[in-house]
Amino acid sequence: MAITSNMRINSERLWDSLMEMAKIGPGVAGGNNRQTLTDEDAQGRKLFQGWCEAAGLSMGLDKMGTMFARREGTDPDALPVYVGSHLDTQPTGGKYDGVLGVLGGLEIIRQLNDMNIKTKHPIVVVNFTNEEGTRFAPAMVASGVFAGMHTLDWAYERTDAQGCKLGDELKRVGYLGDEEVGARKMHAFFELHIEQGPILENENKAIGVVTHGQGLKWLEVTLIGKESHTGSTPMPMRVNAGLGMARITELVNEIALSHSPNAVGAIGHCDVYPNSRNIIPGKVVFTIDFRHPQKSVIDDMETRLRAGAKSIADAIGLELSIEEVGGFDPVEFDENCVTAVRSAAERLGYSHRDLVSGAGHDACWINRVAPTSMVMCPCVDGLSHNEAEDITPEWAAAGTNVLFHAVVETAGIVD
Ligand code: HGY
Ligand code: MN
Ligand code: MN
Repeated sequence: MAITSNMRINSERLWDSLMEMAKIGPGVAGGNNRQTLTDEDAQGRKLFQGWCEAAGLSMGLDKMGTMFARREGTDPDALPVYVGSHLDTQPTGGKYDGVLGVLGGLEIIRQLNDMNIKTKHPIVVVNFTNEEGTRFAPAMVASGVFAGMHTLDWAYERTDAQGCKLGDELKRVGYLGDEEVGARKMHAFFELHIEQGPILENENKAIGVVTHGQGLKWLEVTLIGKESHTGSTPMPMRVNAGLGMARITELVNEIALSHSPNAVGAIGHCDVYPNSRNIIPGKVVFTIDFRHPQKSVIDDMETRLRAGAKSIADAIGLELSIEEVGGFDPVEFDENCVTAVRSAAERLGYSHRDLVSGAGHDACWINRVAPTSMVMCPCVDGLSHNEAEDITPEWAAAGTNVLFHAVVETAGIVD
């Protein structure tokens, strides 16, 4: 039996599940604050697990807390097709970033059950721990351990702003599993995600066929100056760490613009010490986020940043240290998996275009250990990592239908 264009998911059920999940860890402006390994994340995981068990799936949990929900295939020895993303959110996140990919995977299972369709390969829905990298840097840490990019011990030592360690929090919320991370072998991995950019909406395309993911580099900068009175310290005597951060912020912007149109650069996190209105900052710690589709350009941006930051620090008399706290090279997704996504969009009659992912995703790491590709749907005004993040039920359904066809075609329908 071949998959046909009239085979589609239940879009109302998908939308209801998205809205139900959105009630957990509500933000203050209509989005979500369900940061990784918080009590809210644990509640979201519990809801997801209950749904999976109700759909007849068997649950697995690895030592990074990544959740696996398995639907058996007719060939138990065949490697499973994995599908999923992440349920953790930014502190002022939206309802769909990551969540659409996990619940879209679950909807595929529910629809296969409804249609009583069997597949040769098992299908496993995945919720990766700590994709966002906000509470615990870096981003995509669990999929990074799964792909062998980080060790488990290093990941357990990641510490949040309150001094909590990732490994301890896994225990505290009850999601420290016993499976070895990365022991599971995959036939393929597919991730559905909102675009988090404006291209699909601007071009009125329903589907992004993701061929590549741009590379990323996170550099944490520490500047040490001298705390002193903002009123009585003469300007020439100041060693102002805040001034250094301001000048380096401008430098980051200049470097990114020098590689227009594809390079991006910004500083999203900064801590100022002692952060008092009438004390000149003696210390600042901030993180630079550089991204580009080519590794050589990312390397050039880092080189120029390091040189420029040193000149800025020397001119003010600041101590400077720069540490890489996250990064991955640009990604080229698997050709067969990309073709499965593209032919699914064509079969279903959806407008589509090839796309390079601007954001990082778990798929970017999993692509190193299994054939992988992504499906993207538009989001309103390209906005994400903002509580106003929004999509339409039609976009969610189109993305999940394409995911459905790509996953089931790869898993092989058995008559
Ligand atoms: O940073 C990223 O690109 C992802 O949203 N964690
Ligand atoms: Mn995401
Ligand atoms: Mn995100």
